[in-house]
Amino acid sequence: MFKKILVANRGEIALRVIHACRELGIKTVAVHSTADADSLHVAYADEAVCIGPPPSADSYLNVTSIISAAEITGADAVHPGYGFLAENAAFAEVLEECQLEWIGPPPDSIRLMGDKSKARRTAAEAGVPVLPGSREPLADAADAARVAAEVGFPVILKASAGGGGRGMRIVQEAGVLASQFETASQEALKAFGDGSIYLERFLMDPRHIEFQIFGDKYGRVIHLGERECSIQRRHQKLIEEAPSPALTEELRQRMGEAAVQLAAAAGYTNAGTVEFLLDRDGSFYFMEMNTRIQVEHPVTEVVTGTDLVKLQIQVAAGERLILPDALVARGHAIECRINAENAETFNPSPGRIETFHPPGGPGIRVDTHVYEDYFIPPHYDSLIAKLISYGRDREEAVARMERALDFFVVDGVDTSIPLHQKIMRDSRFRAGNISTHFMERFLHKTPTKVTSGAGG
Ligand code: MV4
Repeated sequence: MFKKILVANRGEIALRVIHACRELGIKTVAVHSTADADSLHVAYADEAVCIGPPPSADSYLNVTSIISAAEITGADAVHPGYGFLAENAAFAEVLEECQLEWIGPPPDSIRLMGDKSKARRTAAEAGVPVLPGSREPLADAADAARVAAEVGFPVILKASAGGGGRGMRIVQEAGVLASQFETASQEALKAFGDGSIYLERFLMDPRHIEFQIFGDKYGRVIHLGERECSIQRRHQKLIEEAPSPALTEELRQRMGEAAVQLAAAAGYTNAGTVEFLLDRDGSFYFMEMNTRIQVEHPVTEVVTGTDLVKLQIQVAAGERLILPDALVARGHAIECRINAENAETFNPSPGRIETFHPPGGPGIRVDTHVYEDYFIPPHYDSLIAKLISYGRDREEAVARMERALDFFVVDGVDTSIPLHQKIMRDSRFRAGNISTHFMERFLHKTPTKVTSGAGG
C-alpha cells in the first residue's frame, strides 16, 4: 500500500481524499495556491506545499510544480480528485515516468473516452446502444447533410473534443444544418484546438442516467448502480439521486451490463462513470464516459455502503476488487449541490462566510471544506457544500433533505439553498417526474417578480 499520497486538488474533494487516506493509514500532502493558504485541506494534510498564485493555470494545473511537490515530500502516489488534472492523460503518463502512481484509469482509457466520437464508436463496437448518427467525425457540411437525412431531424452536433455539453448544437431542420456545422466546427477548433464534429439524432426529453463502474488491475469490472442526474442547469448538475426513480430492475440490469461491457472494452481500471440518455419509451443510449471520481459519488456510496475513494486508492495500489459484479442499492439518497451563488441570477457569490451551521442528524451527510469566517476565493468553482440525505425510500430521503435545507444556515454569501428548497416542494420533482428539461420548465413557471399593476 502507498505510504504517502499527494492530493492534487482543493476544496471538498481534497478533504474527502484526505479522509480516505487517514482511514487507510496513509500520509497526505496537500498542494495549494496562495489563495488557499487558509484552507482546511492544507490544515488537515500531514504536509502542504504552495504551488503557485491563485489562477488555476498557475497552480492546480501546474504539472511541474505538482510533480516537484511530490518529489520533495517523497509521496508515492497522486490523487487528482475531479476537475483540474483528473482527465489529463499526459499528466497521468508523466507521473508514471516519475515513478509516481496515478490514482486513476490508464492514460489510454482517458484519451479514448476524451475523444467523444471515438468513445461512441467504441461503445457501438462493444454492443452498447448508441443513437443513430455518424460513426466517424463528419468530413464536411455535405457529409453532415447525408447523415442527418439518414437519421432524421432534429439532430445534435457535438464536438469530439467537447463533452459535458460544451460545443453542442441542436439542429431542427435541414435548411440550417450546413451553417450550424461550420460554426460548430470553427468554435470547437477555437475552444479545443480540434474542430472535429459528430452527429446524432437528438432526443427531445431524455433523462440523464449514469452508472458508477469500477475496474481493478486484473481485468475485473463491476458496477455499483446508477445515479439520476437529470436536474441540471446549463450542463451543471444541481441534484443527483440514487437509485433513479425511472428504472425497473430489468432495465437497471441491462444498463449496468452495458456500462461494464464498455469499460471492459476500454481496458478500464479504477473509478469511472458511463452516462446514458434514457428515452421515455425505455430505450437507453450511451452518451459519454467520465474517467474520474465524480462530484456526485456520495449518493452511490450511501446506497451501496462503499467508500469509493478508498476503493480508488486500493485498486491503484494493486488490490483486487472483492465486491459482487453488480451492487444493489439499499434505500435512497439525494445530493443537493450547495453553491455560493445568487439564487435568481446564478452569479457566483464569493466572499466571507459569517455564519455556518451545517445540518446533521439521521440520514444526513455534509461534504464541505468551508467554515465560519472562511473566505470563498473568486478564482475557483462556487461549490461550498454537498448536502446528502438518505432514507429507507425516496419519500424519506426527500423529507430529510427538506429538513436539512431548512436547518442549513449560511450567512455572508448568497447560496443555492433557497432554490433547492423550492425544488423539493415541486410536485413533479416529488413524483420523480424529471428529465433534462426539468430546470427550464421549473424556472419558467417560478415567478421571481410580481408584475406591477397586475392587481392579484
Ligand atoms: C444529447 C441530448 C439529446 N440527444 N444527445 C448534454 C451534455 C452532454 N453530455 C450531452 N448532452 C446531451 N446530449 C442527444 N443525441 C441531450 C443532452 C442534454 C442536454 C441537451 C440540451 C440541453 C440540456 C441538456 C441536459 C442534459 C443532456
